[in-house]
Amino acid sequence: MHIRLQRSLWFAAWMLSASAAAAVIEVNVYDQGNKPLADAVVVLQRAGPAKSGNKPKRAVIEQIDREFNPFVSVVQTGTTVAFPNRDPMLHHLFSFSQAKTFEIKLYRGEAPRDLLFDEPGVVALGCNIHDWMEAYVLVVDSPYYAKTGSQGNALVINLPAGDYRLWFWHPHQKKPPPPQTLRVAQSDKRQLTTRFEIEKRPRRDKPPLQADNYAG
Ligand SMILES: [Cu+2]
Repeated sequence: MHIRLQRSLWFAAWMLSASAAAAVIEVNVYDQGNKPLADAVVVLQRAGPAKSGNKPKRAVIEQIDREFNPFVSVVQTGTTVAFPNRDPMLHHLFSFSQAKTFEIKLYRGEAPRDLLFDEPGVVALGCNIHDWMEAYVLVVDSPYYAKTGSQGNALVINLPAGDYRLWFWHPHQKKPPPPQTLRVAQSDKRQLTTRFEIEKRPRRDKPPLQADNYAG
């Protein structure tokens, strides 16, 4: 009992010191009109391949109210993704993207299987029934990333000291901001600002719900 307590105290102290030493980077992202930009992804990539031995991760992309949620996901290579359909009607998922080509035919509730995303790249999701449904998975070879919320800021935490390439992505980008190289010191706390040029009206409107949307 005593040894176990000591060990857990030691672990807590180690966790504290580890998080104190790790750097934090906040990126504030705007569009060309200086409005905070949501769903922009910030990725910090160390030279060389990502460290292996990371725990496998799992992400969830729902279909709800005839939309995908979230609209943008960013996952590390090796992540499995579940695609539950929370709607009363059927959806029919597909992707033609090179990083992950697949189809999950007409279903409701849990999808028959989770899918493994093991190749870096952009995966654009669609639904065969509802052509306005749109979502993206950015698969990255790094555990250090964040996505902006409605305030346009993304926080990358637990960053070990080192040299990184910092790059940006948004599904509706006309032009992403140029990537940067960044030397991160221990306990660094940094704030950066960057700007995207994005498409003006990129999304299709969702039509009102009709009785026959429930068919099938
Ligand atoms: Cu659908």
